[in-house]
Amino acid sequence: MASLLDKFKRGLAKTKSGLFDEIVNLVQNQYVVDDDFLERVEEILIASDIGVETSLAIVDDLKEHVNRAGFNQSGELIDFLKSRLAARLLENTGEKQAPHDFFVPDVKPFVIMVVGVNGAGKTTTIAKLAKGFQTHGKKVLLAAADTFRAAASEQLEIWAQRVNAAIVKTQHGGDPAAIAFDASKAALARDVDVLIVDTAGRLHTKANLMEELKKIERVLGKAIPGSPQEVMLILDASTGQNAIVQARQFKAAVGVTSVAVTKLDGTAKGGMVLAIGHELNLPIRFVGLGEAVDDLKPFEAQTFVEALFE
Ligand SMILES: Nc1nc2c(ncn2[C@@H]2O[C@H](COP(=O)(O)OP(=O)(O)OP(=O)(O)O)[C@@H](O)[C@H]2O)c(=O)[nH]1
Ligand SMILES: [Mg+2]
Repeated sequence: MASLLDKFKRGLAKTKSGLFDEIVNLVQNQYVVDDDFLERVEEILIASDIGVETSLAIVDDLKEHVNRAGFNQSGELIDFLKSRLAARLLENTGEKQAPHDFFVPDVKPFVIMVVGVNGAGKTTTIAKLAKGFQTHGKKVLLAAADTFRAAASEQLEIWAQRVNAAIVKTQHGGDPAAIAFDASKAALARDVDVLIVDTAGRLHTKANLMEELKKIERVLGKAIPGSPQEVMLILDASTGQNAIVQARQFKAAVGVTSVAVTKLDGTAKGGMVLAIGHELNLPIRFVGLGEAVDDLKPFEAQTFVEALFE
């Protein structure tokens, strides 16, 4: 079986060629670390969806290290950069799980409300999560609380059948909060370990969507006190810095507790993962490295950075 590092490497190939290879090239072509060199590194980082704020902070780290350690050979820079990026990611994403572990909840029923803009990968990620939890011996129930888009429940239902998970749904146009409530009651009655609630990504206005999500969150808490234990925000890596803007809006509306970053495999914008850590300070639980049900991997800061440079 391919290691997590191999999978990260394959998934991050485009990000790597877009950004980190440029840094490696720069290092190979310019041997001496001077102001010009650091400026060029800063430009490369900023152009790579890491975000201005995060890039500046990283270059400040570099400058400080150059002054303190007095090193002037660019070759030394890569190792320092790697270790700083990994340390920053670890610090900011508050990685909770032990390396290589699929996150397994300890409360029962554990309710995960999944939010994000349309097309971000919510429904697909829910199917992948369901499969992962089942593999760890957990009984999973899905709630189709996206009643806005006509085909949304059917889509979740197809996935539910594929991964063999139970689902609570209603017809198109039903009240999403009512489904969330019914699903919570069903989770208690059926001795379910993990309830995963799918939500809409698109409503007439963003304000409507946020109000609907708040209502679902409230209703879940009434049906099962303390729930949702997790509000997982799904961010599409290929939207780069826009994902950070969206994340702020979701964070302001509902109590987002974690992030899953999807579609890292198809984009050169994987640097945005560093901005999530630096600018949002939310744990990244999972990354999506492909469309198949087994392509959701636990996020590991060290492995992520490793894969970008190897
Ligand atoms: N390559 C790749 N594709 C992904 C990944 N995750 C999701 N997708 C694809 O992204 C598309 C949208 O995924 P959905 O799960 O339907 O997104 P959604 O957020 O539920 O969308 P709405 O229901 O419209 O709000 C699908 O074609 C998925 O196969 C990933 O990690 N990698
Ligand atoms: Mg969906």
